[in-house]
Amino acid sequence: MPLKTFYSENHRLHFPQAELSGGQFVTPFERPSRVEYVLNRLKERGFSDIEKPAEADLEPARRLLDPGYLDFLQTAWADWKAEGMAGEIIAANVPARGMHLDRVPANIDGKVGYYCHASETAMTAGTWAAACSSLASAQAAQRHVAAGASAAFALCRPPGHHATRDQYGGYCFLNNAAIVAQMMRDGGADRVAVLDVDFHHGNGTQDIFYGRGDVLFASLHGAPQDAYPYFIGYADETGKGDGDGANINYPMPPGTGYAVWAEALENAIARIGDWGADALVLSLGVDAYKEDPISFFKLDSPDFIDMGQRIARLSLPTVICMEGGYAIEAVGINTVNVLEGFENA
Ligand code: 6XA
Ligand code: ZN
Repeated sequence: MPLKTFYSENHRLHFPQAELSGGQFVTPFERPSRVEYVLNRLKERGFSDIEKPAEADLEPARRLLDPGYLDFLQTAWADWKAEGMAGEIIAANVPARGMHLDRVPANIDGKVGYYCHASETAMTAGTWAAACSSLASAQAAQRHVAAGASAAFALCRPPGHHATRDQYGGYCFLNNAAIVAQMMRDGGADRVAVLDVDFHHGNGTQDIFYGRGDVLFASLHGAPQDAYPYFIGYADETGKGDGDGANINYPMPPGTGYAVWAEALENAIARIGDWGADALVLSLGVDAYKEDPISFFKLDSPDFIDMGQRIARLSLPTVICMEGGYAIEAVGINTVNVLEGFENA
C-alpha cells in the first residue's frame, strides 16, 4: 500500500504576523507556505493519496494533557480581546526562578505567561482551530495505521513537539506526536517509541512521557548549550521513576554533518529495537538541513533519503508527524526524500 498523507487546509487559520527574533518582529519562519511546498512535492513525486482528516478528537488530549491548558488555548483569543489587547497574543511575563510556578493567574496576560515557554510564538484568532486541524491529521494517520497500513504521513501544521502537557512555544500548541503515541497505546500497542529527528529537542514529548516506561522517547538535536529550547535536551536526561531509561537524548554541536548524525540515528534505532517497541511515531522535522535559516546541522538533501531508509528498517507500524523545517523550497524536497527512502527501503 503506498504511503498515504493526511492533511487539512485549516492550518492556514494560524498565521501570525509577528515572531520575536533577534530583537525584532519578523514574519514567522513557521508560515503556511511551508506545507504548500511539501504538498506540491508529494503530488509531483507520486504521493498523490492525500486525504482530508475528520475533526480532531480532543478526548485523548484531555486525558494526556492538562485540561486547564486546553481550556486556555480554546478561549485565549476571546479572553485577550475582551481585555482590550490590540495585537496578537504574545507572552511578556513568564514565571521565573523564585516565583510561583504552579499558580494560574486570573488575568489573561498572566495566563498567557503561565501557559507559554517561549515568546517567539504568537497566537491569533485562528490558532486553536489550526492546532486542532493539525491534530486531526495526526489522528487520522494513526487510525489508518491502526486499521492495518504499515505507515501514514500526517502533514501537520502547526507542529507539536515543543508543546508540553501545559505549555506552548517553539511554534507548537498541541503535541500531535505525543497524543498519537498515547492513542497507539490505547489501541493495544504495549510499547511505543517516539523518534524525533527534528533539529530541535522535542522537549514537549520528553516532558509528557518522562515518568513513563511504556513510551520511549529518543531525540537527535542541536545541543542545548547552543540551540533552542536551551534549558533541556541534555544526554543525562534519561527518564525518571517508571520511565528511567526510556528517554534518550543525542545533543550534537554546531556544524554536525550526516556521518556523525547518522551514527546517533543508528544508535537510537538500535535502542528502540532492543527496547522492544511495537509501534513508532516519527517526529519528522527537516530543519537539520544545511541551509535551514534557524538551525546549525549540515545535512544535505540525499541524506534525508538515507534517513528514511534507516528508520524503515525498524519495520514497525509508523505514524509520521510533520514538525519543523524552514528552508522553504527544500522543506518539500527533504520531507518527501524521507518518505521515499522510508517507502523504498
Ligand atoms: C525560535 C526557535 C523555534 C524552533 C521551532 C522548531 N525560538 N522546532 O523548529 O522544531
Ligand atoms: Zn525544529
